[in-house]
Amino acid sequence: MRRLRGLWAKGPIKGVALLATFFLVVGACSSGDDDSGGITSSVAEERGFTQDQIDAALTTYMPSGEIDPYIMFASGGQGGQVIVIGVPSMRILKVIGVFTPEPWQGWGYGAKGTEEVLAQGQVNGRDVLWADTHHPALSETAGDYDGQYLFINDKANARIAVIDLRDFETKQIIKNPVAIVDHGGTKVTPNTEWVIEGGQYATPHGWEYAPISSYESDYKGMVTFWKFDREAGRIDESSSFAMELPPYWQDLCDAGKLVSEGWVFCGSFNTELATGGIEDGNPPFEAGASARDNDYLHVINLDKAAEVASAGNTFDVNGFPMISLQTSIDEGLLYFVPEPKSPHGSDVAPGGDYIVVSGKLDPHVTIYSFEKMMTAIDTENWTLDQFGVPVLDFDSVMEAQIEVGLGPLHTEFDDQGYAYTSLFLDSAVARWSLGPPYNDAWELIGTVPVHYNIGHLSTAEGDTVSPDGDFLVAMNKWSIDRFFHPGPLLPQNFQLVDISGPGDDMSVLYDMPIGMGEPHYGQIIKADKLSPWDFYPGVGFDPHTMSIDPNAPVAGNERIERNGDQVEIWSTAIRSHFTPEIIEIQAGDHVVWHITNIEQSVDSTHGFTIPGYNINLSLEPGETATIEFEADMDGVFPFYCTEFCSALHLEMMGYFLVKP
Ligand code: K7E
Ligand code: CUA
Repeated sequence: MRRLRGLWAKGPIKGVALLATFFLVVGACSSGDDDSGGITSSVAEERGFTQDQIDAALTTYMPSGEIDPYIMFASGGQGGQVIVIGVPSMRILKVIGVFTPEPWQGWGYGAKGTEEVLAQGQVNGRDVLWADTHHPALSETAGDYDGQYLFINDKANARIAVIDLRDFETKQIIKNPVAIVDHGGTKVTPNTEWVIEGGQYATPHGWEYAPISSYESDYKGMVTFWKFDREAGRIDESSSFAMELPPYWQDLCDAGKLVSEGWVFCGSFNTELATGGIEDGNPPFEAGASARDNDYLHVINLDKAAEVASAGNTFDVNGFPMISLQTSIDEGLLYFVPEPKSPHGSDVAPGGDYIVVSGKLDPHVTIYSFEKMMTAIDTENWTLDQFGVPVLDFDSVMEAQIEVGLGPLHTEFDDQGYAYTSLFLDSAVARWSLGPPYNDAWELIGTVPVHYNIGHLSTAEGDTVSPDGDFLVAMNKWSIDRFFHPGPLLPQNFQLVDISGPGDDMSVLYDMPIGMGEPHYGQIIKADKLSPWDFYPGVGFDPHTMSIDPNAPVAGNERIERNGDQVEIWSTAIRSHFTPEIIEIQAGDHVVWHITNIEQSVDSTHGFTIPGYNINLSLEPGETATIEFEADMDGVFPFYCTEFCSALHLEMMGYFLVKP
């Protein structure tokens, strides 16, 4: 049961003050040992609710008009998008188009800026208009979320996207030049100097052909460090670099912080170098790649690697600088630490002093001490792996192992010195206490069942230097019997868990079916750390350049100019009309059409579609966009506004006439 330890008393959040009072009153009645003293409600009585159910409902309830204190950014999985969710109400606020065209936002339906960003994600010139988005990462300042940017990776095609949280739009997509698949991304360093993209399935550099029989010599692992230019709001490819790694399958990475700032920790599996081929009598991948008792946590000296890269001690893959494995060994950039049985997850504790990994086939979490790692490195307490990389002595760097349950995966933290680890096989979340300086002892505190097969979990600000606790979201892969079955493909199930109480007091508050993609991971930020624009700052604002376009149409300069068969149009949109309204051109003309929403008030968005031409724009207040196309289809095309913006919205239209 919720102890009202802090959230609602934690201070003013826009729009929540009233609610806090409301909860304190209810809480006073419903907390404590006497469960009979709850609020009375004929609805609860009629539906037979227990006191815990009433408490759960009241904790997640946001009265109409109240704003959630937390915002979660969850990956949209195969949808290639990002889902924005209010916590604790679990209301979906937006699905941000990232790698995939998104019609409501006019993302990839004619607006040149959006198509240019999507085109950055091409692979060898081929459009790839979906993604397997896994890990969103909020930008950080001094190890805390700062609410400015969001990054997310596409595992399927090794791409990274940058989203600006002023307008919640994707500004950049980068195709990794050295790998075709990634996984260990994105995570950021404590001041967002670097965005980490770890590899996964080894391939030759630049995914060029080499036979599987030459796996050991020709296939390579990698991690890429993307330099983020906060001023520009873009990754600076020219200052970025990759590191060549053995063909182990690198997995999740996390950045060091505070005492371990400047270091990066990536898990791996398939140190067996299994190459599958069950059809030829070999062990299948799932057996071959989990035969050994240990794989290797990769411990990377990022600060030093950046120096080596900027000194030019690299080789080129598709024009991108890569530090060779031998250079990493010679320069002391890379160390391994044995990690037990099919590891997954690599999570740095809030103080940066401990690194937690889980073994999918080991019921323990293993906690390493960063300080002990540094001692092992200084004293060369290592053996060498088959590629000559130092493997630090396990016993000398391991701080603790805690048996938490079956199938442990990912870990996040709270402000009570607890860690939370997802248990895939047990379908549960384990709460365990960190040892000193966080708590007295390394020990399991309790578990809470979730439904079912949890992958990631996310606690409020739970991977920063100052986690909030309060709430945890379990990202469950299966829902089985939790919801109506909309056909054989079932929703996944986010479950909100109350972690504000002490000891093993944790409870599931709410089930949220996710009807899109497989949202692997999400991060939860305090809502008051975000300061998105209510509308674009100035009429004629181009979200692609994040500046006012001097060529944007504004009120009074609407016009049509013809130069041979080139037709350029400057249009404006305002409730409830477009100017100009009648546009007549010749079939075969090349059309460049600029449109500005000249409004500057909240929520006065206009859409713009030309039927048959696959064009749809969303013009938020102030925004300008340009479409460019061949008018190769003659006829009469009523263009109109696709947002119900006003009483005379249906009249907000015009005729685009293309003369044969
Ligand atoms: Cu983060 Cu799903 Cu990509 Cu674990 S992975 S679940
Ligand atoms: Cu503008 Cu409808």
